[in-house]
Amino acid sequence: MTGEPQGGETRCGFIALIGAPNAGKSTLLNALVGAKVAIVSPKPQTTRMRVLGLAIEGRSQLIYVDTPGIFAPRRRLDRAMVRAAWTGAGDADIVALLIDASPARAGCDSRAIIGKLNDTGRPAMLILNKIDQTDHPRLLAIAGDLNAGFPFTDTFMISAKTGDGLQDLRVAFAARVPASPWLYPEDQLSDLPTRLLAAEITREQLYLQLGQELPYSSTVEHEKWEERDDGSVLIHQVILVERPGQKAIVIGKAGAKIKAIGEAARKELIQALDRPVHLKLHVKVREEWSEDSAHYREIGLDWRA
Ligand SMILES: Nc1nc2c(ncn2[C@@H]2O[C@H](COP(=O)(O)OP(=O)(O)OP(=O)(O)O)[C@@H](O)[C@H]2O)c(=O)[nH]1
Ligand SMILES: [Mg+2]
Repeated sequence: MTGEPQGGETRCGFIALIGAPNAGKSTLLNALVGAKVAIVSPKPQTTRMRVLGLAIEGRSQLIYVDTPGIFAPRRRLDRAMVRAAWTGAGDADIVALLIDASPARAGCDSRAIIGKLNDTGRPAMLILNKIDQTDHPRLLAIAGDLNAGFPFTDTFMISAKTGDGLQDLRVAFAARVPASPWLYPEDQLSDLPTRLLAAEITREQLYLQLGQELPYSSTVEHEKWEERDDGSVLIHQVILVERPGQKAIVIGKAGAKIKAIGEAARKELIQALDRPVHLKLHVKVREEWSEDSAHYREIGLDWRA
């Protein structure tokens, strides 16, 4: 049972949020869903896989698709991430291009994306994000510039962080997804299995607590889930890095860094799972983890991209 309303037409569809790294796609997904289903950090290329976030608006079930940022890929992992983003767009009923409109960025890294959107011939909406950090004349200039390069169906101006403009966006999505039965149970928020969500929450801490390069050379894998008699859960995860020097940094002086990462992740996990959580982290050097096809399979990426 999906719990959809009786008597009258229902709607349901996929809305892909695409854009350059750091545009705020995952922040927007969480805001639209009203819960944390995707991880967020100030560093670009945080999201590595497609994540669905679900919300109901009136008689419409909105299935938002968070995607990795689109950039010029160098490594296999980059290529797989960018492929996942375009696949997300290709499978969706609505494509929404999110642009970081803050002065630091001003949408300059989205030209290649717009070029490719033109090639696909798919309609798309334009969403200018981070309006809390910019002024109106600047927003109008960016909107004019981008609309000259692609026939966007509409332009929305929002702040995923403050929530400004989100209700108009929800209403527009709800009206435009196709007539369809609901595809997911009404109370489901995401398609991410709990073990993957838990690994993502720890990976978010790697982005937040480690220096510039290390997050990109590391990942988190789920190992074991132990139910305890007192109702708590013990989660075992491994942080994979590529070199012994990186392992030393993740562990930190007298284990201080890994302790801080574990404590912050555990707090988030308690919130996300709504139950007591123990988290056991260890760090392993696996030089070739980013070439390992099993890792790609686990998070739904195409190793051959
Ligand atoms: N000021 C402001 N910051 C925002 C807004 N939306 C997102 N951010 C910040 O922008 C940064 C990137 O946000 P993410 O949601 O991780 O961006 P993303 O597009 O998912 O990035 P990737 O996963 O790397 O592609 C974070 O520091 C967010 O807090 C906004 O509306 N205003
Ligand atoms: Mg993201």
